[in-house]
Amino acid sequence: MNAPLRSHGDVGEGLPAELAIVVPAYNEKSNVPLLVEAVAAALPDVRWEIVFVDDDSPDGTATEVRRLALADPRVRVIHRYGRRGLSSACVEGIMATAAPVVAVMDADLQHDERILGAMFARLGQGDVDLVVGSRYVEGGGMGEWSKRRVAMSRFATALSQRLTRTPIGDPMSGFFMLRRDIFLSALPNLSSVGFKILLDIAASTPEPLRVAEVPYTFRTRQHGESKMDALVLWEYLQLLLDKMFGHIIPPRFIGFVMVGTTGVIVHFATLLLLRELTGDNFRTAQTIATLVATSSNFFLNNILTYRDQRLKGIQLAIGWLTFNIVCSVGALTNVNIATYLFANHHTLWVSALAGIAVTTVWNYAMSSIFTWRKK
Ligand SMILES: Nc1nc2c(ncn2[C@@H]2O[C@H](COP(=O)(O)OP(=O)(O)O)[C@@H](O)[C@H]2O)c(=O)[nH]1
Ligand SMILES: [Mg+2]
Repeated sequence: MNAPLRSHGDVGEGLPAELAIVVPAYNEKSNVPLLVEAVAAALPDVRWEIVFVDDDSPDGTATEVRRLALADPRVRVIHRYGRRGLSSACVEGIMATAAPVVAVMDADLQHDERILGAMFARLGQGDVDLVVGSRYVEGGGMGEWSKRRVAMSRFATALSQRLTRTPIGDPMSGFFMLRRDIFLSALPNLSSVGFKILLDIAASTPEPLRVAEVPYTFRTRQHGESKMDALVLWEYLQLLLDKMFGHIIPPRFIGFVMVGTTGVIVHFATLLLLRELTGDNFRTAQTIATLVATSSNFFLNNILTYRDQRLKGIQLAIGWLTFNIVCSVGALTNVNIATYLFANHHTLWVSALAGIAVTTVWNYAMSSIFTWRKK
């Protein structure tokens, strides 16, 4: 059963928007109408629009947004298909509006929409580029977060402050407002990986941002569930590395190499274990260890590096096969290059490392074409 539609007054006069609120949403069907209503109540004197960016949520979030949009033109939807990602959702939402000022906030009502007006007014004073809804400054609070989560968040905050050159009290916040021209200046350098879009923006503008913070208390989620899991740590690491080296190396390649490193450990662990179990047959042990390490790399890459286009079911089996083929060719190349270099009077280390480097690039490039090809 659908909740009854509410009218938010004479909406024709509410546009064009001077403020766009971009809301990434995944499985937030029950929160969507509540949020629209709350925003409408919070911003009686501002011409706003709200842009939901949905990644084809199974619960029908997009359908719910459309239902509301038919009654209120200030409600809009961007419905993405075959992709996931919080940061990229925010980016595309911001790109899809003409409003000179944009805010980003979660769909789950954890961000207090009642400070939107204060944030908008603060930005309007003209002396800052960015206003952050902050959980840390005096008067702000963490709501009912677990101790572990608070500690993790503080650690990540300390790390990221070094990157952004701007002392933002809460750079991990997903609740902020800025002028669109500031966002556009960050665009060429954005990573758009992971879930920390504010950090990404603040680390990507040509000039350090002038920041103000408006405190609020983080609310507890009432409907739906959190999408954040242990993998966000991985994504965060990828974002940090990309911000440091990304102008030289693509972020996915960094993830691929990190997984590859674990593969070496898996390989040796398997090899040693098999030697314990089966005695001296090195050839067999090495073959099995290679298979195990390659498979472990495949599954880790599928979960981590290619999280946004994860293979499932029959695709997973095909992916495993192509990955093994790609890696076999890579291993042959490795041996050939290393042998060639070694024969031409390079040291053992140089020869071996060159072989490994070429193979890594080969495996990365080929698996991105054959194993995790874009739909
Ligand atoms: N479009 C889109 N939105 C997402 C995705 N992952 C999370 N979100 C939304 O991003 C916001 C923050 O996510 P949430 O799970 O509440 O994170 P938490 O508050 O850190 O637990 C919510 O509005 C989610 O619906 C995604 O992959 N795509
Ligand atoms: Mg949340």
